[in-house]
Amino acid sequence: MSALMKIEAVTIFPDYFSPLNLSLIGKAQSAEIIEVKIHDLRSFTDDNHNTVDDTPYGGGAGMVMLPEIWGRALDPLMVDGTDLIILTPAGKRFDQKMAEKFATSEHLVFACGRYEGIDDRVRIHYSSPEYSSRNIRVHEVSIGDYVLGGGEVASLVIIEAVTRLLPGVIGNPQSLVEESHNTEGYLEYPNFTKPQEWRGITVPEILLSGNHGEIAKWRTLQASERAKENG
Ligand code: 6GU
Repeated sequence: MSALMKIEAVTIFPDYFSPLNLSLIGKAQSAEIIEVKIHDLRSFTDDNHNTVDDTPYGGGAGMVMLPEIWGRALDPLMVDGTDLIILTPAGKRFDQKMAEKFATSEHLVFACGRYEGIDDRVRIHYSSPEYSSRNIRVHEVSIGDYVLGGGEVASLVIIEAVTRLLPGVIGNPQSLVEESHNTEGYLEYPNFTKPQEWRGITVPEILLSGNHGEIAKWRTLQASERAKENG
C-alpha cells in the first residue's frame, strides 16, 4: 500500500486543469491514490485589478509575475517533503527518468507562470537552506524545445506521466515492467491487433508464430529501424 500523493497547482487559469477529472487521473483521484488541489493565483491579490504581473526591471518585452503574490500563494503549500516544480521553457527537460523521480514524491506543487516567467527571487527564496533542510526541493522544468503561453499544459503533461507510474493506477502493472526494460521507458516497436488483414495490409507473420524468442528479436530490430527513421 503506497501513501497518497498530493498534487497541487497554482495558476491564473484553474480551468486548464479540468481534464484531471477524466480517465486515468480522474480514477486515481477517486481511488485516493492522488489528491489534486488547484489554486487560483489571483485570489492572492489585494488590488482592484487583481494584478499578478508587472514590467521587467532592465526593460524588454513582456511581463514578469510578481514575487509577493507568488509568495502568498506558495507559503502555505510548502510543507516538509514538498517538490516545487516551476514550469519554464528554460528549465531542465522533462523525461521518463524525471517522471520516475517525481513519482516517489509525497507532494508535488506546480507553479504555472506565463512564459516570460516568475520573478526569479521566488525560485531563489524556496531554494534556500531554510527550505532544503525541511526536504523541500525546487525544480525548474521544461517539457521540450518550443514555447508555450504558460506552464499549465506542461503541468498536465508531467502530472499524467507521473500518475500512471503510481501503484494501482494502471490496470496491468506488467506494462510498466516492460516499459522500464527499455532505456527510454517506452515501447518502440510497432503493434498490431485484430483483424489479421486490414485494407489489404497483413500483420507480420512472425507475430502469429507463437515463438516468443523470435518475436522479441524481431521487435528489437523493428525498434532500431524506427529509431533510425525518427531519430
Ligand atoms: Cl514548462 N513553459 C512554457 N511556457 N513553455 C514551455 C515549457 C514550459 N516547456 C516547453 N515549452
